[in-house]
Amino acid sequence: MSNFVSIAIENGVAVVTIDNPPVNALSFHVRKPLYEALTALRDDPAAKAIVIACAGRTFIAGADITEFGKPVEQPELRAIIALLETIAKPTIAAIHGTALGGGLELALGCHFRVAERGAKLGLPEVKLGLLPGGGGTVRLPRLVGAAKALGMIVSGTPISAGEAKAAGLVDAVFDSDLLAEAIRFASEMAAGGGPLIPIRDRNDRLAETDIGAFDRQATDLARTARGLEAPLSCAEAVRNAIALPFDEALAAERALFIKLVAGDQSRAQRHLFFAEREAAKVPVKDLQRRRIARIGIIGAGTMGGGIAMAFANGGFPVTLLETSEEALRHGLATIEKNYAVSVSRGSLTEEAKQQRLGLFKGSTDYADLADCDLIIEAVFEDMAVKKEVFGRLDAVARPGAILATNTSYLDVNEIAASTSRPQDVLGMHFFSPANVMKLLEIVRADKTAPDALATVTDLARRIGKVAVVVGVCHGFVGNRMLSARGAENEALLLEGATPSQVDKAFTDFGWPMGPFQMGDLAGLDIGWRNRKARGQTAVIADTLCEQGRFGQKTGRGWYRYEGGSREPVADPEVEALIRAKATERGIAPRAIDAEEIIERTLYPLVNEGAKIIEEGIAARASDIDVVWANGYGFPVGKGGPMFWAGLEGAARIVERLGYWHRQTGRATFEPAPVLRRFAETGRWEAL
Ligand code: 3H9
Repeated sequence: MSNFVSIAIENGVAVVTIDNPPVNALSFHVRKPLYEALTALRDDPAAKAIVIACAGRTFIAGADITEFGKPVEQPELRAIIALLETIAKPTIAAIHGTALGGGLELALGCHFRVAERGAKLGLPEVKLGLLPGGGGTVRLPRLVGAAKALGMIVSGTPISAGEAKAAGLVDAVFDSDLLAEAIRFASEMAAGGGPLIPIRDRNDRLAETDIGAFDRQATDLARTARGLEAPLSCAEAVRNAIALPFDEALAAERALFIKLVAGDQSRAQRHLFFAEREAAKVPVKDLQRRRIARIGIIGAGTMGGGIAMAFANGGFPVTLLETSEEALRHGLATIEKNYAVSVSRGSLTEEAKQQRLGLFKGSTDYADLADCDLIIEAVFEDMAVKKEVFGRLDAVARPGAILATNTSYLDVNEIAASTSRPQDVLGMHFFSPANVMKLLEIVRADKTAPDALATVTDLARRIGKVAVVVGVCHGFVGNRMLSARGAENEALLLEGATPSQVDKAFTDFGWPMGPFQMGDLAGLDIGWRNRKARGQTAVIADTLCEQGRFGQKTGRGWYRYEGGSREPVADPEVEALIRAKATERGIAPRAIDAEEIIERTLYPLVNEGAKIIEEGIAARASDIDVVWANGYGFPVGKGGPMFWAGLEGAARIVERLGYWHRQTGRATFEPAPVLRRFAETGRWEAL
């Protein structure tokens, strides 16, 4: 009946098939024919039951996100679900792939849901700064109970078909032939003639709710929301589902949805959703990818081990190379221990652990890397050492193998030049712990071949990383901007701020922690060693390190950590040290407020991002946002530094940077031409 929705009636069962590639989103061009199809089938005596199924790789993955922010075209999803609930014959959603957001809400409008074993079901709207707006917050608790529904809606994490069956969300799970099984199921339901009760009228599970426990669960979740409105609205909506009659709760959910969808936080999170997908695209079309079967990793330390785990988790066999048997044993033992922790936490089965460990082959001989298709170096951050490693790799790697360095700062062109095959060399900058952190900066050197770059970009996706291609410069995108963000930290302290005050300004902004807490967590000795290597100093941090205050690991750093706790406690000794250093320099303390802290740390961050665009180190401003949201904890509700610059007002940023430039004369504050232009045009573009 339309290109997007078709009907077939067989043996009294009508199958409505939605076909809207790639993910069967509920765009207007789907909603209209779907509404018409369901209206026709409701009144068609030839249809004794109705199955809703999808063509392609997945069931409906949600509302069409590109339509948000535009006028809503009728029929809305809610009208389709309301229509479904008036149908007095069995309605069944046949779910394969993912039933997400509006897709699951549509399925909740059916009497029954059946799923393929591999299917996943969830309400991920919170990840877009939203709450389910098609009745999900009101219907899901009626099926699975309020506590389970709250957990699913606030986390946004989909559950497996098996878990959904156990929770009462699906009625049957099939190993194969989903459609045939769904039709059989539908015939049985039609023949059974049992009562067909729409979910809206099922209240038993709600009546079981322990309201005190629910409120405690909601309060705990709210505490971790870090300024995000959506998780709080999700909790409020589920609370309404318990406390209010169905239609009132539904109306309240709608009101919350409308407010969130128009807000900056959801705009920011939707921006990140599309930015992540855009960043992964390689502009050259029809590029043949290289075959990647086995991965080689040089260095079994924290970084190398984590990278090796990331690949083993993605199913790749890994050859792990170390300089000595002892280092190798230690590295492999750490990997085994990490997997054992996952097993003890229940996030990995013993069988999966054994299977992953079976993918590792240890070696101390470079010749064993000869059968690897991608070899990643994760050795000490020192140019001479790296060049030596690449020289040896050049001698053993097979022709066409991709050679990658995990350097965080060093010049990938120089490393590539130490081989006879610079076209095969690039950077793969993983973030620690590499088996957990999603971000991967892929560094394109001057001579990197486009197919090598495209191969690694695809591979990143296969191991669940969010990849961003960046150019060569000191620190690439993330660490280069991090230096710009941190340049004023000590100056702020010398002028009168305290570490806790600076950190609070950051957490109030939405960061998971501030720069001083972060330093203590990472270990202050790391920065100290880097500074010494580059002949740089930091007045206060260097003194702390000289006193053996390396942060959490020594119980003292910018803060004190008492009795092995990770909770930072302000330390009067550090504050006295800061005042003493200020006095030595003749700086009188003054009151510094949160606004100044943000201006002097985050405005230079944006300014450095503008320079990165100017120099072509990042292809798009949104790539920078992806780096910061996935690798550095930039609050997702603000969309990343470059998106946030628009929210904050670029003209204001330029004006305040100019002010601080005049005050301090420091180059980090000199507004970049690209930033000035953004302030005029509202578009980030290289000049
Ligand atoms: C919602 O439902 C609100 C309702 O409660 C209330 C309504 C009133 N819309 O990720 P992929 C595009 S909110 C539009 O690379 P995968 C995506 O941009 C929604 N486009 O594939 C990409 O385009 P391109 C709740 C969408 O296999 C292409 O599809 N649902 C949508 O790795 C392929 O995507 C969600 O939040 C969409 N809903 O992963 C689910 N989804 O090729 C969001 C995808 O041009 N989607 N696209 O770059 C996902 O999580 C993943 O896409 C999914 C597939 C897991 C489905």
